This record gives sequence, C-alpha cells and structure tokens, in this order.
Amino acid sequence: MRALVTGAAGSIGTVVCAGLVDRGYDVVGLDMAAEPEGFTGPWFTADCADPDAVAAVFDESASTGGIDAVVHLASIPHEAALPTILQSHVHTTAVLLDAMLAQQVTRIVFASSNHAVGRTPRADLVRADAPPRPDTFYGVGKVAAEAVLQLYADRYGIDAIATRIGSFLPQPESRRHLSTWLSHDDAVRMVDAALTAADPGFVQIFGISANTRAWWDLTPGRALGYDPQDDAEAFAAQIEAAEESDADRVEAAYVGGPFVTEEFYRPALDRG
Ligand code: 15L
Repeated sequence: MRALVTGAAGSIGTVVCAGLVDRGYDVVGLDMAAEPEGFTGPWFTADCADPDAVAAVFDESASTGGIDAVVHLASIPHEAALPTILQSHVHTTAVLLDAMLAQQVTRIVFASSNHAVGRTPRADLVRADAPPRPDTFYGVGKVAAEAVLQLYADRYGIDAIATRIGSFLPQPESRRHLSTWLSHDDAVRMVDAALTAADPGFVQIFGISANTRAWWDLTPGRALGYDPQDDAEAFAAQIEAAEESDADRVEAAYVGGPFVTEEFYRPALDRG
C-alpha cells in the first residue's frame, strides 16, 4: 500500500513514516518543511492547506503508482487563535478529502487529539463515543475536523479513522502520562491497523498504549485491529519516586490535563 503522510517531517510523522516503511508500505511524504535525513520515498514540500499544491501532489503521484490512503498528521500541535486552528486542522482536512475524491482515494487516518474531550472531568473510563468536550480552540479544531470526516464518510463512503492521540512520547514523563502515553511503536501499530482494517467507515479511536491506568477506552481501537503492546506502568516506579506536585494534581482533574487550566484561556481572535 502507498500512503501519503502529511506532517511527515514532524515528531509523529518521522516515527510513523519509518515504521510504515519497516512494515512494507511505500510512503510519500508531504510537509511544509524539507525532507528529513533518511527519508527514502517521494517528498513534496508544500502546505496541505493549499488545494492546488495538494492536487499537484496527487496528480504527480498518480503517474508513479498513485496513492492508496492518506495519513493526515500535519497540524499545529498546540493552542492558537481560532482562525489559525481552523486553517490548520479543518481546512487542511477538507482540502485533502476533496483531493482524495478526485483521485478515488477512499481512506484517511487523521491525527485527532484527546483534547477533543479534554474538558471531561476525570472519573470513569472515557468511551470513544463520549460527546465532544474540547478544552481549547485546539480541541475545537479537532472536533470540527472529525465532523468533516464524518460528513465525507456519510456522503461519499470515505473510510475515515480519527485517532484521538494522548501523549506521544518516547517514554512517559509525568503522572498524567502514566494514563495518556502513546509509545512510538504503538503509534505505528495504530496507524497500520487504521490503514488496513476492513470497511471501518467513520470511526473514532483513542491513541494510547495499553496503559494499566488508561483514562480512555481502547475497545473501538482494538475492534479495528489495534493491538498496543506497551504500558506506561513500566515507568510508574521511576515517575512516582518524585513527590506528587501541584501540577500533577491539577493535571489529574480533567482528562485534557494542563490544557484545561487558565494558562490556556485566550480570546478566539488576535486583534493586533
Ligand atoms: C496533544 O494533542 C498535543 O499536541 C500535545 O502537545 C500534548 O499536549 C498531548 O496532546 C497531551 O495531551 O499530552
């Protein structure tokens, strides 16, 4: 399978591209940044918010074997003004979907985020069909992009897997991460499962490892074939050797952790 990966030069992108290549995929990279060292496939330096640039990527790729699926990882990974967020998460997703339709590409895996439900108080396991409860404009952007994916799934039969990623890190670094961690290897396993599951339609899954203290329900991910192998618990003793901090206590109140705090409150627009 040939997968177009957006955000291919980013922290998740570099890991996922290498992992997919290891698993036998052909990978086409797309990013606003230049090709990272070691990337072996075709590379496009372009903004995936630009419909002409994205159409050119699909057209050029069509002459060299085409694209079978899109893994959309490109986006601002933090809070910003609402127009910037909408451009980064929603507009890019719609541009890619329109380009996919034009070339009969029917599958997209989208890097959503736990912050789509970040304002959910920390209590019981949060199910993947829990109502949206964004904690930031960043979370709003992820919810809105998921809605665009649902629309294209319903209208055009696109298979769209929204992976609500937790904390993608080499290893957990805080108490919250003992629940929210997504290991590098599990991220690759998750994207691989999302690319190969039979007829998933539109589905939301949580992107975390098999953490003993997980806050999010892995059932829909497992149903798709995602079989996480890592568990943040292996780092628990090391992390809990340090005394619990105020930040740890604040981060345990809502599943979005620090994004829920007043430090993240900001007006929707930058008015100069
Ligand atoms: C995310 O979605 C962010 O992109 C990342 O910066 C972290 O905040 C992560 O979630 C998390 O919740 O740990």
